[in-house]
Amino acid sequence: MPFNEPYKQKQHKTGRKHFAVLLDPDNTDDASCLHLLTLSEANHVDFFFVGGSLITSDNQADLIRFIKANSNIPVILFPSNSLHIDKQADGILLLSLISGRNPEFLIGQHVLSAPILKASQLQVYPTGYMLVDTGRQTTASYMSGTTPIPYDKPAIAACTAMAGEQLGLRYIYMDGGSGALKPISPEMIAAVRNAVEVPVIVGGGINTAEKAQAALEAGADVIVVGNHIEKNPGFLAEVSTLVASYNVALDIHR
Ligand code: 1GP
Repeated sequence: MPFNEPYKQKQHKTGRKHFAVLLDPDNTDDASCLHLLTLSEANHVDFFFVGGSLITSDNQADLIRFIKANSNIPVILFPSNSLHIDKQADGILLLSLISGRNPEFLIGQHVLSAPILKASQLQVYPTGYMLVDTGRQTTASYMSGTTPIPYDKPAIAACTAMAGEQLGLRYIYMDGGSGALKPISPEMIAAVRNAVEVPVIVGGGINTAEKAQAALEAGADVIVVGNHIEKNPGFLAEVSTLVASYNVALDIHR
């Protein structure tokens, strides 16, 4: 499992697929969250990612407390800055925004976070975070003051991911932005998958089973779905079934 085993070189290219549900603290209430948690448990969701590029409420701590009280699925922070560290979680994606050139999100926030993380029990997942232009400016791109990777430039994405891996980052997260008009292209996912050995996480705009399947087939190790599950919780079971079918096929061929 990419999120509970130490990284091993060359282990992941044919590894199991995983499914992460993104929970946005701004868009959850207890009743709908409880419904999602129940569905997630029943459908073997691997992780909850909690966070977002801009959190306008003060709900994150309550949300994590609520998840921990009602589910055993690991909670991984998906922070936009050092203010979003919460020791109640199980782990944190320590995101280095390698698609951008803003030092604040390449190292600045990390320096602020370092002593807090060091003193915590949080599992730290060093992650090369790559924003991809999917057709309109996203909150993440605006808030970080960075230019995303052009949609039709898989070579830029591949070289960026390679550089991240060579710098020691242990995961690559390709993100088209929450509610993206279209997901990241399979060509770009495949280019990144072929360029690195570390697990590749893909999210943004996955709102049909076909789009989820395309990302998995192109080589995504973890797919992240947020927006569409908030609107249509039944989508959770669809994605989960797809991910499970990949893992069954993998087991059969072993
Ligand atoms: C966004 O990758 C996540 O950061 C998930 O995107 O909300 O569009 O599923 P969606």
